Amino acid sequence: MHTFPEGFVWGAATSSYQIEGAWDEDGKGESIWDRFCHTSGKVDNSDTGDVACDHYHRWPEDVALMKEIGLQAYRFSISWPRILPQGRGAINLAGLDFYDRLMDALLEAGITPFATLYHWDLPQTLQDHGGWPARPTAEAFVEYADVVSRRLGDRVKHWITLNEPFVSAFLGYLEGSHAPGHTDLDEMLAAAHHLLLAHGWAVPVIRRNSPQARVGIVLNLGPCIPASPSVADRAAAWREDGILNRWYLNPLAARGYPADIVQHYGRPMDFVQANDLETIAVPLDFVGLNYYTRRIVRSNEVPEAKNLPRTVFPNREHTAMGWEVYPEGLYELLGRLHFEYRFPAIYITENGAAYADQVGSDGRVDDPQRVAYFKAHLKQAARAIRAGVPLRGYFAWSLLDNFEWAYGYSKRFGLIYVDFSTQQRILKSSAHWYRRVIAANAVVD
Ligand code: IFM
Repeated sequence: MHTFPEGFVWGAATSSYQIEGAWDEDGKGESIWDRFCHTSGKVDNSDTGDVACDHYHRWPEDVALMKEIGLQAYRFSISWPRILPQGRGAINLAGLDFYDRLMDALLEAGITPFATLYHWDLPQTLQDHGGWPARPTAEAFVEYADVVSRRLGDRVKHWITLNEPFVSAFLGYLEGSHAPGHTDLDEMLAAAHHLLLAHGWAVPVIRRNSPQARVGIVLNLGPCIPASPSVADRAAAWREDGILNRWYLNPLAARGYPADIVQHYGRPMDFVQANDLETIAVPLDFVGLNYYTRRIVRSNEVPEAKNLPRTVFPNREHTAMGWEVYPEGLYELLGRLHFEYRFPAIYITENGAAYADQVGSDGRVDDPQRVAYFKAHLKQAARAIRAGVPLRGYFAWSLLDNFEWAYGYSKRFGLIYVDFSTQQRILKSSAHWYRRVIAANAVVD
């Protein structure tokens, strides 16, 4: 039995583009994900978030389902183009009204809202003016943060500026697998910097508008493990750690960009202006960790490793994303965030697994692998708390099966199964199991 401290927060998470649908309703502007999905060849099966889980219309039912699971908190994101269709300037009141109603319903149901301001759906107009590689996008974000926190700040007391800036910058501007689909190293570096700058500028604005609010940022982190003990593989793993983890952790923790990775990229970094690094290092109330798996890293040049084993790891289970199930990585990262980076509080803002769930002949969806995944990770979370990590809560990814970005609807992460042709929702066995965990504030072996 792994018992959690009193007051530990149990929740589930979603994001606007992945569940809302209503992509052009009630005055909403186009986002980069609308544009990306409407461009052929970008997303598997040509899926789009046009309808997604139709949460924009079905939110009362979804809040009722959250209540049925016993969720104490709900992490969701706000769609920037629903609020400011052109990115800045004219406000779409209907968009604000939507979140306003949702907040009231959550609070009425006894569920604490955790609002994320940016989970990748940038207004297309801002992309047309340069997107995240352009500094004015960071200024526009502050305007947006101001508008939203002024309207919701009396009820939302937990704010997250950005979700996974690594993914926005790296997949969106270097790898090209996410919107806006660019492949340019300089754009990626400038985008990453302006995302962090936008975060740093927005934090005091949110605090001003939302007294007693706790403000943080969410990072996707992963342990980067060398595939062999060779010097080359170890160096490659440390470099990967710099690209994925330290590039974001270090500036947020007032350590600036990691020098080894600045050298590795070998680019001018002339977008960094005076005081930017101080802005980015604004003290946070918490950091959110999104954890799924680790990375095993091999160097391309390993002559000295000829006689060393090339893989030191046994075969392990993988999820439908092809991601290795490695619960110990959660313990390692939680320890690192606390003992190495000294963040004052930590939430696990996402953790979960995709599996090929199916509705059985009895109408039930049985997902024992997901239960095992959650269980193993929660045990590591409890272990980290025992070791002294100030872990305050856990959000399962995801509340609902939803639009999994470039994979479309082919990957199911939900506690709740969604039939995308009828929009019928079915609580999976993992949701029933999670309800028992929440009620007991403990995971039973
Ligand atoms: O679905 C995503 C989410 O939007 C961000 N974190 C990872 C999840 C699974 O890929």
